[in-house]
Amino acid sequence: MTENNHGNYKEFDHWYEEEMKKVNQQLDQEILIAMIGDVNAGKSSTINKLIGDTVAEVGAKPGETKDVKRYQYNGKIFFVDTPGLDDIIKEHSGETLKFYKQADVVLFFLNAAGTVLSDGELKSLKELEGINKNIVIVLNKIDAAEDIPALVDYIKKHTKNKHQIVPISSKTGENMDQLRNKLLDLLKKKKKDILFAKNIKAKSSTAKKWIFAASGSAATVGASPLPGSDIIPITAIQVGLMVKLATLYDKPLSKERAKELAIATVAGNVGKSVFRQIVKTFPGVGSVAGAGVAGAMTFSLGQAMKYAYENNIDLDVEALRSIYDLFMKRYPSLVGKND
Ligand SMILES: Nc1nc2c(ncn2[C@@H]2O[C@H](COP(=O)(O)OP(=O)(O)OP(=O)(O)O)[C@@H](O)[C@H]2O)c(=O)[nH]1
Ligand SMILES: [Mg+2]
Repeated sequence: MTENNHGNYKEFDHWYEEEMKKVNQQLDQEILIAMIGDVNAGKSSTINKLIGDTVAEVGAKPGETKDVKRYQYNGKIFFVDTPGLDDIIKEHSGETLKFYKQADVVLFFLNAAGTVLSDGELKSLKELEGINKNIVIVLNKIDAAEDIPALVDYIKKHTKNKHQIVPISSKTGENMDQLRNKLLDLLKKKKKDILFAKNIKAKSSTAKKWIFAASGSAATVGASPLPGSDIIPITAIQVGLMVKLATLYDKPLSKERAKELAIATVAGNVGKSVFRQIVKTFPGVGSVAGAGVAGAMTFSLGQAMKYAYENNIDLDVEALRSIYDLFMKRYPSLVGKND
């Protein structure tokens, strides 16, 4: 590492500490997700797929109607579900309505294989709109229905296009990543996305989302050639990504280790074309690949961390280099062409 580079890393401690602070502020909170949907709409199947684990029902609290089911996962995430809000409002069950008011997100389930948007469903949705703004319409069982785009259009039209609609199948798993990502976006506004991601079993799609986001940001700030003054913001983005991934997979990441990994990636001897070629070994990353070295570097670092964490590899600089080599070997014909 040169004097100049060393100077650029003076702020590293500050970035790391800021990121850790952000993460720790999330971790002692709780998340409440409320669901509404007909019996059999697939609410339970969907939370299980979303989390990647079986989420069991727990006993009702005193004061709740018998129609409300409660689930608790990992001590931090709470779900409640009910077939509709009608009975609850009729029963004047303030205790239960409170869940729907306080929920961080409400998932409104429709069964694509049933009557989509019955009068009762529309009535429940209207009532819900008056008490919570974070509503996502989940159109489940798309594996058992035809012409999903037409169904989505129909729902849009009859709900005045007010809500996000995510068509899924909790049976086949189709679009579950999309639903998880939507949930993360809504929870991010409440500063609870890292908390949610850390506490669920399904990690991979979240890691991918974060890696893509960070790579995109790095590509934007790093549009000019490296190295130079733009090492600073790119490294800041990478620190943020590293801390989040370590939190997601519940792995320790000391400041010193994070710094070593960032330096090895940005200022190390890995050829720039290596990063570009690593990107090519992952399908579906066209925009990052086109965006240049900064994006490709961030992408490679993120993917290497993800790989190490998912395979229980202790990630030091040497392991990082081996993983970069491994990624390169996936497409041997690409190696060495432009380096
Ligand atoms: N074809 C298909 N079947 C599904 C899907 N999701 C759930 N099911 C089935 O639908 C039935 C109901 O699923 P649940 O997840 O128990 O539905 P629920 O909304 O929790 O039902 P209640 O708790 O009774 O209100 C089960 O037999 C599931 O296997 C799906 O995406 N496609
Ligand atoms: Mg259920």
